[in-house]
Amino acid sequence: MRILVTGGAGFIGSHFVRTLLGPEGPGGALAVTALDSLTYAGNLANLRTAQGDSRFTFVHGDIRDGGLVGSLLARHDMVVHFAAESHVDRSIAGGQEFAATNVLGTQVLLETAVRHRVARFVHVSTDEVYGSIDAGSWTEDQPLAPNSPYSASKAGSDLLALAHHRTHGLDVSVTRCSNNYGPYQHPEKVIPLFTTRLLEGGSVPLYGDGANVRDWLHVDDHCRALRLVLEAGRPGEVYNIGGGTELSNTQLTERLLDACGAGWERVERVADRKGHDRRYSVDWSKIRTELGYRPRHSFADGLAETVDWYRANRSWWSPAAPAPRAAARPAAGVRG
Ligand code: NAD
Ligand code: TDX
Repeated sequence: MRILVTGGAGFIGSHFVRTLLGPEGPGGALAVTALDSLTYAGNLANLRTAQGDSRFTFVHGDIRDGGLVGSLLARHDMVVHFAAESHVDRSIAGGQEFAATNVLGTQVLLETAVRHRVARFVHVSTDEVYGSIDAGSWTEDQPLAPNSPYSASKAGSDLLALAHHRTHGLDVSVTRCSNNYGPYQHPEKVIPLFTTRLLEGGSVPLYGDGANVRDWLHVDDHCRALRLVLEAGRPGEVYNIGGGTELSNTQLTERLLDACGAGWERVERVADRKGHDRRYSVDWSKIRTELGYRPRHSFADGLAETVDWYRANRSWWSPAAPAPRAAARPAAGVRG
C-alpha cells in the first residue's frame, strides 16, 4: 500500500497519517507520503511523530503543481485528499485561494490520478456542501446548495471527483463529514479559538445570537471512518460521516467555559458571520450500515481531552494567529 495524503500537515490530514502509521494502521508493506504546501494552516510539528518512521516521507509542494503531482502519483496506489483552504471566515474575506486550491488543485489531482491509473482515491469533503437545514438531516442524494465561497469551492471539487468516476472510471469515493475537533486544530476554528483565548485569560467572540447548530465529530472517529471508506467504500459513492452530538454555539460555549473554569462575562457578542448557515446535519446511516462505522468518542470526554491537550501544548499554539473576519464588530451585550 503506497498512500499519498494531500494536506498531510494540516489538522485532519496529520491525524490520518499518524493513524496509518500507528498500532491500528493497515500493517504489511506500507508507504505513506504527505504532500503539503505548508500554508498558514500547515505545520510540520503536527507530523513530528511520523518523521522518525522509515515508512513516512514528507514532500513540500502544491497540489496545483502538475509535474510534482505526476511524479508522486506514478509511485502511489492510493490518494486521500485533504488539502484545501478550510476556513469559512477567510473565504468570506477573499475567496480566490479557495477556488484555486479547492477546485483547480483537486482537478489537477484527479486528472493525474486517471493518467497514472491510481487504484483508489478518497476525496474528503464537508457537510457544508448541502447548505443549511432547519430540521432533519441531509442524505447523500440531496442536491448541493452551498452558501459560502468555501463550501461552494468544496462542492465544485466534490462534483469534479464524481465526474472523474463517471467519465473516466476513476475509483473515487467522496466523504462529507461534520465539524471535526481534537488536538492540533488551528486556533482559527471555534473550539481551539475559544479554548486558547480562555486559557490566556481573554474573551471569546460568539457570532450573532449563538443559536447556529453544528454536529461535532472527533478527528479520530473521522479518520477511522475514512479508513473504512478507503478500504471498502464503493467507487462513485458519497458517504456522510457524523459524530452524533449536535449543539448550538451557545451550548458549546457553555461547555468550553466550564472546561476552562470561566464565566459568561468572558463572552463577547459580535456581529454575525455573513451568510451564516443556521444548522448542518448529515444522516450517516449509509456508512453505518454499509461499512459498520460507529463513533467511539463521547463528546464530553473528547472535549475534555482536547482542552487538556491545548493546556499542555501552549508552545504549539501560542501566540495564536488571529483569523481575518469579514464582519466582526463587537455588538452590545454579554449573555449573563
Ligand atoms: P487545515 O486547514 O487544517 O489543513 C489543510 C492543509 O492543506 C494544510 O496543511 C495546508 O498547508 C494544506 N494546503 C492548503 N493548500 C494547499 C495546496 N495548494 N497544496 C498543498 N497543500 C495545501 O484543514 P483541515 O481542518 O485539516 O481539513 C482537511 C480537509 O477536511 C479539508 O478538505 C476540509 O475541507 C475538510 N473538512 C474539514 C472539516 C473540519 O471541521 N476541520 C470538516 C469537514 C471537512
Ligand atoms: O469566532 C468564532 N465565533 C463563532 O461564533 C468562530 C471562528 C466561529 N463561530 C461560530 C460559527 C459557526 O457557527 O462557530 C461555528 C463553527 O465555526 P467554525 O469553527 O469556523 O466552523 P464551520 O464554519 O462550522 O466550518 C467547519 O466545519 C466544516 C470547518 O471550518 C470547515 O472546514 C468544515 O468544512
